[in-house]
Amino acid sequence: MVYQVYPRSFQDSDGDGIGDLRGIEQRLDHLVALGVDVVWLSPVYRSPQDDNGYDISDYQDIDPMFGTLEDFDRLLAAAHDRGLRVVMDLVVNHSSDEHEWFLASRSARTDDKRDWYWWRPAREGMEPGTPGAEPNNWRSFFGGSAWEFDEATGEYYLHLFSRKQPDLNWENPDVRRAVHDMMTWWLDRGVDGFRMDVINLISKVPGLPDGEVRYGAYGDGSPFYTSGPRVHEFLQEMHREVFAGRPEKLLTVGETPGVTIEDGVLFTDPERGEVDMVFQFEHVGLDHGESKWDVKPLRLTDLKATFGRWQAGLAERGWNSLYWNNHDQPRIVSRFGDDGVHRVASAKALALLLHLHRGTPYVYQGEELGMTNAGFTSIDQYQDIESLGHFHELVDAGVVTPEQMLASLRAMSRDNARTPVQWDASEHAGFTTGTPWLAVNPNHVEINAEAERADLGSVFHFYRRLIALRHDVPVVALGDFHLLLPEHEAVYAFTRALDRGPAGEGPDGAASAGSGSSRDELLVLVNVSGTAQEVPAAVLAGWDEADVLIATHDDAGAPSGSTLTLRPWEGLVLRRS
Ligand code: TEU
Repeated sequence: MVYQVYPRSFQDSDGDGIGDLRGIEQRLDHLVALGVDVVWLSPVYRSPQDDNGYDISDYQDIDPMFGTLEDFDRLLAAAHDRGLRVVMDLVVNHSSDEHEWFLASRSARTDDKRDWYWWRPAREGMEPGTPGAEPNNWRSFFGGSAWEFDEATGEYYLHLFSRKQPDLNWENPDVRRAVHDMMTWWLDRGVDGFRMDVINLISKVPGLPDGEVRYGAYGDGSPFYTSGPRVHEFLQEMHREVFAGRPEKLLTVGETPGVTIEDGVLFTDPERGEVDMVFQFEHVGLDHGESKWDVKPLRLTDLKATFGRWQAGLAERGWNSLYWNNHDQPRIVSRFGDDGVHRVASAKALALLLHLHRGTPYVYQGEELGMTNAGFTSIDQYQDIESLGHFHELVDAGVVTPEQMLASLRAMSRDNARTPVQWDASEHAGFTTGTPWLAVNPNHVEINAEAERADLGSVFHFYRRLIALRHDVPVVALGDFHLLLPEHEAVYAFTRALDRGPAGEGPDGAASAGSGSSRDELLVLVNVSGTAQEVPAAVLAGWDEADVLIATHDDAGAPSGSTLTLRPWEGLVLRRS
C-alpha cells in the first residue's frame, strides 16, 4: 500500500509553521508501525508555492521551505533503511511561470523556448487583452479564464490551472526530452517511482476549440485536453526513455481526472508500457452536481456501480488504484461517513470497504486516524488557491451568495485535507512549535496519533490490521471481485475468490494451507448507514460456517441460521475455503 505525505502539513522540524523533510524523517516510525510499503511525497521541489508546490520553478532542487537536497538524500536513506520506498510527485503538465524555461519562453516571440509553452494570439478580430479576447473560452480549474495575456509580447499563454502554472507544450520533442532527463536524474538519485500529476492532460486537441458553457462565463475545455490524441504515445515514449531496462522495482501512478475505463485499461495494461495504475475520479464525483461546489448526497448504489465497473473493467488487463482521500479531496469520514457519534465506526467501515477491493490502496496522511474536515466558517481561514479562486469567481459574479459558497467550501474545499496532522493533544497537535500555516483542527485533543497508538480499538489499529491482511492473505491482494446487492441502498456487499495451488506454490510465493488445490473465498459486508440493517438471506447462503477475518466491531460473529443484522456502520469480512 502507498501512504501519501503532504509535506507542508505533515511535521515541522524548525518551528516556521510549515512541515519539512526533517520533520518527515522524524515521523517515519509511524509509517512503519502502520505497515506502509511506499511513501508518495507531494511536491517538495523549488516553487513559489502559488499552488502549494504544484507550481515548480526548479525540478532538480528542493524548496528551502522544505530543506535541502542533502536533507532529501538523508530522508531517502532513512526510508530505505526501514524498508520504505519513496515515490516523488511529478508535475509536468505545467511548470511555474518562474521556471527558467518559461522566463525564456515569455522573453520574446523569437526565443528558442517560445514553443515550449502554448502561446496564442487574441481571438480573431478582438483587441488583445480586452474581455472576451482570449484565444478560446476555457475555464481554468481554479476559476476564471485559462489564458493569461502577456503585455510584453502581445500574446496569451495557456494555463489549465493558475496563471502561475503555464502548460508545457508536449508537442515539442525538446520538452519531452528535458522531462525524461529530469526523471532519470531523480531515479539515479534513488527514488522509487513517480505519481504523475494530471498526466492525462498533457496532450491537447490541436486547434484548441471552444468548450460548452454550462455555468458562469467560461466553457468546459475538458473534452479537448482529457486523455488527448497523443497521450498514450507520450507515455509509451516516457516508459521507453526513462523506465525500460532499469533493474530496480519502480512504481508509477498517473493522476487522470476524467479518465474512462477504456482509457484506464490502455494506460495500465502492462503489455503497453505506460504506467502501473491510474487514479480515476468517478467515485469522488458522485456527490457533485454541475460543479464540485454544487454538493449533493451520495447514493450508495452509485458508488457500487462505479467501483463495480472499474473492478470488472480492469479485471483482465490493467490494475486499479483504490483511494478515498488525497490532498485535494475532503476527508472521507466527514464526506461519506459520519464524523459525529459514529466517527470511529464509520471511518473503519469505509476503510474496510475500500481496502477489500482489488487494487493498490492509498492512504492519505491522517486518514488512518479518522481525521475530519476542517470546519472553517470564514473565508479568511482558507488558503487554497482553488477555494479562493472559485469564491471570487462565483460570489463576485452573483452566481451564488457568500453563505452558499462557504457551505460548499465547508464540504468540498481542498483545505479540508490540508490541516496539519494531529500527532498529539498538545497545542498545535505536535505538528509545530510555531504558528501552523493552516489552522490545526481543535478536535486534535481527542483525535490524534498518540492516543490512537495506545488504543487497540482505534481507527489507526484498524488500518494497521487491514494493511497486514493485504500483505498476509493472498485473496485480499489478488482474488477476483464479484459485486452483490447492486440495488441495496445501505449494505455494500461483494465476494473475492482465489484458487490456490498446492502448498508452497501460492501466488507471490505465499504458502497456502493444506495440500492439494483449494479455493479461498471472502464475503465482505458493510453497513454504510447509521441504522441497523438486516443482510438479505440469499447473500448469506453457505457462509454460516465461515470465520470472521476482520470486523469493525470486536464482538462481530458469523451469521447464525442465515440471518445477520449489521449494527450502524458495522462491517465484516467472512472467509471460507
Ligand atoms: O490535481 C488535479 C485535479 O484534477 C483536481 O483534483 C484539482 O485539484 C481540482 O481540485 C479539481 O477540482 C492535481 C493536484 O493534485 C492538485 O493539487 C494541483 O492543484 C493540480 O493538479 C495542478 O497541479
